[in-house]
Amino acid sequence: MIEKAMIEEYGWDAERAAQFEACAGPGLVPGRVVRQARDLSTLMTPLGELAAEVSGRFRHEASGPADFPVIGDWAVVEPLGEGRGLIHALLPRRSAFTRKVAGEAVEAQVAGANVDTVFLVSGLDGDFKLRRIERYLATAWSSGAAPVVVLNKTDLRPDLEAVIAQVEAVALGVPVVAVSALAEGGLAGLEPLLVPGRTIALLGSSGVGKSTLINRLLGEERFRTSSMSDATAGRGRHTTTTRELVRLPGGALLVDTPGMRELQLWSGEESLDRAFGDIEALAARCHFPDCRHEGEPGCAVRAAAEGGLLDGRRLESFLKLRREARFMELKKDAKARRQKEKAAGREFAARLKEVKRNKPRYQ
Ligand SMILES: Nc1nc2c(ncn2[C@@H]2O[C@H](COP(=O)(O)OP(=O)(O)O)[C@@H](O)[C@H]2O)c(=O)[nH]1
Ligand SMILES: [Mg+2]
Ligand SMILES: [Zn+2]
Repeated sequence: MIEKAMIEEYGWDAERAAQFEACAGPGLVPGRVVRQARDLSTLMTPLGELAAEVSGRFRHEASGPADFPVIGDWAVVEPLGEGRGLIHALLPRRSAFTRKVAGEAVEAQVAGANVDTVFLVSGLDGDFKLRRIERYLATAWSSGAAPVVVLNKTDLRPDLEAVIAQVEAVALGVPVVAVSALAEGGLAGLEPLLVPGRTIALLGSSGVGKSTLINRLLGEERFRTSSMSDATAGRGRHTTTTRELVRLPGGALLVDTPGMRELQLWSGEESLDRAFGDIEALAARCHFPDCRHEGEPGCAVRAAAEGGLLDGRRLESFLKLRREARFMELKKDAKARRQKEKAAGREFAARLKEVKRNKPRYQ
């Protein structure tokens, strides 16, 4: 009998137990990835923490980077003794926070799996940008996790109410919570969201205060923050390379992710509908049912922007993200085509070999 208490605190439930029973053999245990550095994952299992890599077969059968374990994944693990294990399979992900890998490659990168809520953290200091919040929201909606906008560093912002109103205008139907992690202000606003067993990922650029916020909620200085590392290492801003999932005293599970330099959309256009519901609603009144709001006559969206009902910068931001999403779709299609052609080529070569081997020999 497996000791379940340990993993129940990490979000284990009946549905996952059924999925595990369906694919696990004798001697295998379930585990959740709570720490991740390169190829090595640390999993919380009924036997305690196990450090594990994927099996050779897992690696062989994976169709791309998105198939490999990430923070928050549930896995089928073979304990190898001495705190080590081997990952044989992953349980189906309920949500996956996916972005495009940095650079040119058309490859998805899963930044976290089985996340219920995403805290999109922005700092209210010099680098604050509404347009970035719009981009984050579009990505968050497509992940399957529910977004919450967290505005940090309220202590640096005298015009707080005006900023919150601006953010609420772009974060339609999404909770906006303003806090100061440093001065411990407004943290009570986050409490209703910190439900036991719920997995929450903090996302935001480096320096917005994600680690500081998690430390406050944990009640201990668990994660290094940039000022601390500046002081101790005598260099510039440090970058976290390890991802970690921690359990708060109240039972909520928090994922600290390294700062994201680049957050490119991976999903298609449809993910924009939720982030830009106001534009979708206006579009219903455009003259052409398939209006692109790019200068067509009778465009209700343009009219709203010109009449001041819709912020022109918000419309621009929507059109830009839509172009980006379409471009991504095209690149994905092209890649899929190339892969299909390659597979077809391989199949043909295999068949040819087969035919040659079976060719009747006439003497
Ligand atoms: N003034 C102010 N500074 C903060 C606040 N929260 C974090 N910081 C500072 O912002 C810097 C970056 O914080 P850190 O938690 O490392 O950011 P991360 O990169 O998002 O994890 C550090 O110097 C923190 O002390 C806040 O609420 N107010
Ligand atoms: Mg950090
Ligand atoms: Zn239109």
